[in-house]
Amino acid sequence: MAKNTTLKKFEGVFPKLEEVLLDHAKSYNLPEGELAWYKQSLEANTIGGKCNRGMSVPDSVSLLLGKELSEDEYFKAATLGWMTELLQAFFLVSDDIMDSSITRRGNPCWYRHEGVGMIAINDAFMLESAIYTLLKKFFRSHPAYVDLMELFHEVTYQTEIGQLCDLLTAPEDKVNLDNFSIQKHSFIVIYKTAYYSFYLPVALALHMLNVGTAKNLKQAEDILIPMGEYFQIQDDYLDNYGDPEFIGKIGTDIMDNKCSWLVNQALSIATPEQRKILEENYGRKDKDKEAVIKKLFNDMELEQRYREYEEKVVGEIRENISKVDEREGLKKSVFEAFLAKIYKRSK
Ligand code: GPP
Ligand code: MG
Ligand code: MG
Ligand code: MG
Repeated sequence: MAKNTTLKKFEGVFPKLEEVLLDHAKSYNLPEGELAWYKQSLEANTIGGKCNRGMSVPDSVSLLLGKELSEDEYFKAATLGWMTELLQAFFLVSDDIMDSSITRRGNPCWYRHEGVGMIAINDAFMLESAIYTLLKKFFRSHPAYVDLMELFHEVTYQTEIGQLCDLLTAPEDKVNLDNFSIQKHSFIVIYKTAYYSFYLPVALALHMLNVGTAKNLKQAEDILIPMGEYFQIQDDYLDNYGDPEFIGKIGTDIMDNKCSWLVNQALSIATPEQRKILEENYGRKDKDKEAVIKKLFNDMELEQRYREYEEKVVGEIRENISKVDEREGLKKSVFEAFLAKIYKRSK
């Protein structure tokens, strides 16, 4: 039976891709200092994460084929996986600026590195460009080249409209809790997270094997979007309840006035007094007010509420998976593997 890839094996592919990207930049006569900068940005922003998204491409390809991958198959699948990691790097570098975040993966956010600042915006664009450089280099003659390219473009757009909604529902210093709703939250998380984190890796695997049929893609979407929604709700939960040392980032959602799962839950059960506390303390760049909200969330037992939500949603996802039609080459195990990686995660 096919074994899961390991982070070590997956990371082993990166140097080869980095070389391709640097050679590509050299072919434009990019001066040495700038080349070194690009190399540093690539390494600082692309490596060092959990690589769950990236590794799920080779894992999915292996499950779809029902065998261990040959060296060439692994390299191709891992290259697509690294392209999802580059997309993620592009998003995270940008998102940390927009969210005024402090740390990422246990280090200062890229824009907060010495001498980087707003150059990080251009670095983010270059991380995005790297996707298409690799796609052209390795998949130019693949029958699904155009599908793969359109998929990256569409998923990028979907993430951007999710991010837009995330940002516009969270204006700085203009707190209006009426802007929040569970429906709004659902739109935000499906678009800003679920498409690129869940649907993309499996759609890439299907296209790589030329089984990206309309039916398979639709079935994948119907299961992976709710799974991605659950994943981002975990992220919202961990923003407040996770251990910063362990998750590698310091939560900013309360001070950033985010339409997060927690505040929506709080609003749905708040007494008039509790709503007043929310109105006066949520979304302020003030540590003491943040502490008031954290205490309120504890008093409202949101942690317990989250556990109940988790059990319920995972039951529904499992039920969906059991109904997958495998006749066009899709496999239930692809989704089971994905779910197993995130169920009850604390990081
Ligand atoms: C996660 O939101 C969403 C993204 C990283 C997508 C960003 C999209 C762009 C178009 C830039 P988050 O802010 O909750 O993530 P984190 O908690 O990791 O900062
Ligand atoms: Mg963020
Ligand atoms: Mg954000
Ligand atoms: Mg978050």
